[in-house]
Amino acid sequence: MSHTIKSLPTPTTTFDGSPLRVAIVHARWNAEVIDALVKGCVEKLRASGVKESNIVIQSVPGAYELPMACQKVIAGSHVQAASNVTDLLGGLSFGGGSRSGTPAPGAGSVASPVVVNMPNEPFDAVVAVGVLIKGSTMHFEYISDAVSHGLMKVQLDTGVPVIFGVLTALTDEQALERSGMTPNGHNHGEDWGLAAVEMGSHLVLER
Ligand code: DLZ
Repeated sequence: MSHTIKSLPTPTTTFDGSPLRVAIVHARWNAEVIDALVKGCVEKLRASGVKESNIVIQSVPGAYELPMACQKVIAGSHVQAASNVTDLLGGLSFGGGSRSGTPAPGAGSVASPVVVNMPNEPFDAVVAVGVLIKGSTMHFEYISDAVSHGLMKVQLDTGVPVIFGVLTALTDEQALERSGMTPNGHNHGEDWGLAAVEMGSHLVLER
């Protein structure tokens, strides 16, 4: 990748994620790239101090479903059993479980984030992760537009920050580069994790 001025500067303030509860809602389309982005996001959440038990992961079929799913997650509804997240994330071993800390059968290691049955505790931030790759029709434009407006509406309507973790790539290569899967690429999922902690911290201070 050639030099670019386009990046998120290293923050001057460090935000403490330890009191935060964060949901990641991800699409399953373009799973390889999604996998890398979700991993990058989780790594930064962990590094910022967000507790394993307070990271909740849910999945939906495609990016078009993200706004509705985020709205439901914020409202405390269960979106989808995340057994397939285990497959997506391989070594990270996410799985179904309860907030009590006892993973459900089939859940991943207890050291991993646990997918919960949505207790009534509020989320401080939600990260919506999707990967749209342009094809030969107008599909890409319509979905990109609908999803970006939908996610903005959800955060303004609910007051809960919804981080825009949707890649709108013109090519496969762009998607791979922006998920850190090329030698000089950068994993934008990491930035989204940091953005969730920063925005969530503001929300916690307001409560
Ligand atoms: C149908 C479709 C296509 C063609 N491409 C993508 C994509 O690149 N990324 C993505 O997340 N989803 C895609 N989808 C699925 C739609 O988002 C949605 O799941 C279906 O249209 C059903 O509403």
